[in-house]
Amino acid sequence: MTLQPQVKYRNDYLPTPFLVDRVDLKFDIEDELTRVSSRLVINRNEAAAHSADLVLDGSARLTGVVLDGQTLGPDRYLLGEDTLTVKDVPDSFILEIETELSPASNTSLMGLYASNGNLFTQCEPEGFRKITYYMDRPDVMAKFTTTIVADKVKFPAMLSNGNKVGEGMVDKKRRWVKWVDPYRKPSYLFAMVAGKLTALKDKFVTMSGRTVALEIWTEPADQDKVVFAMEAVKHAMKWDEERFGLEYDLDIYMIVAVGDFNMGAMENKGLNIFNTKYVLARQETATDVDFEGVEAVIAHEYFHNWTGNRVTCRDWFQLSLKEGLTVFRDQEFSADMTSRAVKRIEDVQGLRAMQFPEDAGPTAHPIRPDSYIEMNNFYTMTVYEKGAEVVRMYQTLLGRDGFRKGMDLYFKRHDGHAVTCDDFRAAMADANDVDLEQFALWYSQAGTPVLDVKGQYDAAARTYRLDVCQSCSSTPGQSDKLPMHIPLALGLLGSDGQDLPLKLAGEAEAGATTRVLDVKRAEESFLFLDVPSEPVPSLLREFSAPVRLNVDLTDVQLAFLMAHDSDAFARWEAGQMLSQRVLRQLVADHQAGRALALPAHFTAAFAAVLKDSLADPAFKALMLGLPSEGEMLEWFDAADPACNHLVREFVLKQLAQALRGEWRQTFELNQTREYRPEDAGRRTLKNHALAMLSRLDDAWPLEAAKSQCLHADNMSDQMGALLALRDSDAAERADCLAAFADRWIGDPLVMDKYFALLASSQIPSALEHVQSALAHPAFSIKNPNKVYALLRTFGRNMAHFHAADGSGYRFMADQVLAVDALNPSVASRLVAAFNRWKKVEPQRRALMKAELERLAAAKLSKDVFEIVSKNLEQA
Ligand code: B3K
Ligand code: ZN
Repeated sequence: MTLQPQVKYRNDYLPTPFLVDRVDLKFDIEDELTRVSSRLVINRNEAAAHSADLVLDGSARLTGVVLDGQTLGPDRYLLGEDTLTVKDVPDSFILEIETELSPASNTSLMGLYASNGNLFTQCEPEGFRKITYYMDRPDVMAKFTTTIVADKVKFPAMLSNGNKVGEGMVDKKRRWVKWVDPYRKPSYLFAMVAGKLTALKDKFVTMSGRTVALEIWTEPADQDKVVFAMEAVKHAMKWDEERFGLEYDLDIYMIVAVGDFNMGAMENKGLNIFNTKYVLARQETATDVDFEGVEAVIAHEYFHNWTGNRVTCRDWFQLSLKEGLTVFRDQEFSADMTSRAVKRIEDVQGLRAMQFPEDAGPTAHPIRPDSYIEMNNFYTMTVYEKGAEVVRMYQTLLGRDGFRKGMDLYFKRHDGHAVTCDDFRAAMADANDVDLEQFALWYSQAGTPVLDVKGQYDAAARTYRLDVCQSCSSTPGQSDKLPMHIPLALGLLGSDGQDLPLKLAGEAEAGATTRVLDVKRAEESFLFLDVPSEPVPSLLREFSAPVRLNVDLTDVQLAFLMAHDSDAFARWEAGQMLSQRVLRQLVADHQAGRALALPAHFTAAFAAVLKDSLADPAFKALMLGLPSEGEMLEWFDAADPACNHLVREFVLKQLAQALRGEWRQTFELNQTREYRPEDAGRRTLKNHALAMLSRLDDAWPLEAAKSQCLHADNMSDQMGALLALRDSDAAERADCLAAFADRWIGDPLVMDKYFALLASSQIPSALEHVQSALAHPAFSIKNPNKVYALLRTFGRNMAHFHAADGSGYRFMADQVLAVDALNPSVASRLVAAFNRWKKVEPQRRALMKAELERLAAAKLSKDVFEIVSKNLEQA
């Protein structure tokens, strides 16, 4: 990269000098070429500074510009690399623009592109400018119509936003269809699809009695895999009416599945476009986790219709306004559809594994960033998942009803507008008459806050004092952090394991057994009265804030919480703390050359969980899981991934051996005869037990896994078996993998699982297998799902990506370059594997840095450039 790409700053926001009232688009689709005509009704924006010229964003091949009926010569406009400036325009005018696109050669999958011969668009955040010239920013909201003209046989489906208002034949072969979207929207919500697709059709009657047509479009061969997605749509529609009073607003709601897609899905108005991964699901090809993913993403995109589309973002720095809120909404929906406790723990696991490292690394940013080079780089775990935690904290502070009041006011004030995160916070504050000034820091400060908590019991006074101290490490560009407003939910357990009613100093009576404390200062103390004996504190119940918690509890107290805490999250968390303590100690032992030995109390705690016959199996499986190797990397300043791996494997093997009988019993007791969706938890627990047993030197678990793999009637059990075999050097592994690939070669989504199994394996030859998979007939470097399955998974394979000889790093850097030449947004997600280079021990650190420097010297997209340069800036 010779030219330094331009940095955009949040504080530079200015309204546009012009606004667009109407956009009439026409797509004329031919074999190699698509011609796009756009007719814009433009008016001067009285609220903005005057400008004689109109500047539009765009990079498509321009074939014509007409202003108020007059074709403009090149003297009247200036075509830059990514702008079109029309000189000296009147106050109100009609601008007609013609462009020509070659969708088949668009490998970026942004703008208009082809996938398996069909055409799709992806516009968020800045793809519309690859289609035509426009003020391509979210605060320009216009009414759109779309006319599509194409061969009726090659493109029987012709879809766009809004309601279909007409269709007909242009000549014998070519058909036209016209769509009108009555709602104003920004260009990023535009969508057009044309292709050989068919639909499953259904309907939904809204709470006010309107009938909405529902359609899920796929390639014909996939129509047998959309029944579950259709049910999910209806559940989501109903849930949003009941929980938030929000109703769908068009006559038709369409979902289209496409196999080539950069992310999960896209909430285009009335026409959501989905990665097949989040639509297609039936028991033979999708795991229980896949089903949950489909339900969650379907809900997420549907919920965007209000949080994102009806009320949108003023500028891209406000992305969390729609994403954090919509993730929170989909999390709540999933909690209501499945198990609230399990869902919460899974979400926290994801946050810790992916967002905490991001927040501690070179690309750390607040949920509302201050600057970016490439907006696509900011669809991050921080904006989405930490953003959702921030929204959740409003609900924790205000209660469900208070939160709902805030939401109602937000829609009342801002429906049809493009607004900011501050507007959302103001609605929450005003609707509840509370002060949320300090809470604003959650939007501006990056980094994970740390809470250090100490408890002290005074037997004579019968009081319990909690001393809470908050801090936050510096992050790039932010060294001094201010104390935040942190809701700390807690309970106190009496010696019988029951919750004590809590009475804070100054209160007359004891009340609830869970309280939310407002932690606002750097150091704060809370005094509880009438505490009969020394309690065990249960802190951060339901994970009430996205913080790291340090608390001085003994191993015995942690085991007590694991057994008794009434809050499921806190029970699980106590187990995680205990595991962390053991793993850290063993890492220290190993590094000091001491022999490794697993403490007996740890095995006993696991045994107690395994023997608990009352617990929900899905929860039990979570209780039996250790923190991941990725998480372990974060615990040390000069982490040794090999040592972490060895220690974690040691613990797993010891637990497998010591509790061999219990694991076996768990495996047997949770067998399910025929497939029922509601047995998901039992399948998870059974397969967890199988994976543990396969660590033993016994032959039967491998045989059992092989038999399960070959005979299971559902994908969860096939994958469960393959995961149990994945790291084994026994013949069963190779046999089963080969049989699996043979059986599923024609199913791209299942082949993604196959590639992910190769890339996550711990066997010594894992990298070789990944390298040869690049040439597998089912692999394509142009397909994002394949790249994520094989290459991103490999980047998370702690043992092999971090191989001591640097082979993993070299391989990954080569792949980043190969992908970057085709699809910068996907490449940029791969290169993130290097983000923790400063965390690892010096030898690997040097190897990683050398690869980053090699990348920096190459010709890079601005996407990858931004990530690589942020990594090297911290050197
Ligand atoms: N809003 C889209 C994400 C677009 C990402 C562009 N790189 C999907 C979602 O969050 O629902
Ligand atoms: Zn979203």
